[in-house]
Amino acid sequence: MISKKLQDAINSQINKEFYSAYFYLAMSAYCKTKDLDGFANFFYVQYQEETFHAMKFYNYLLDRGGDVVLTKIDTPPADFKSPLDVFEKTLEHEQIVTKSINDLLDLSIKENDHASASFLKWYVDEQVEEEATVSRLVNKMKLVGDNVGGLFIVDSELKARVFTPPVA
Ligand code: OFO
Repeated sequence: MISKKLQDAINSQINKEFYSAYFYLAMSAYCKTKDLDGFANFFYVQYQEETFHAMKFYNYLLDRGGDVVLTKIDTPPADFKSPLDVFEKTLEHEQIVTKSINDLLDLSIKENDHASASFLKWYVDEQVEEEATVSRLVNKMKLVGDNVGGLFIVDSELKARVFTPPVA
């Protein structure tokens, strides 16, 4: 059975993952209002991924005999300055989430909870991938600058992204 301390920390992480989902859904809506359908698709897929992350924690907590406690989700920002701004804010956000996952892993090690430490490694790897993807997009958007043609090329690339539930 999972410790109360770790249970509370995972419940807090479930809230953070659902907030991330909300955050990216707001970005998807913003991009849609700018007729950037590829960007909107990218963030919609991101929303689906974050919901998956939250539910993976949810199921894990139940499997370990813990109690799931769902709490209020904060309102995400609704307006952004530019497509570059959404990616910069995404990167900042993911860096915060990475720290939160690392803190959870530290706690599971401190509590000698090997099952949780093993489970959390999936998220550690996932954060590396998320930060790398978004960093590349930030750089790409900086290269594009004010070039509208470049913006539409990136938009068209982002249209291809689809949500594939991880096997883990
Ligand atoms: Fe759940 O990884 Fe992003 O926030």
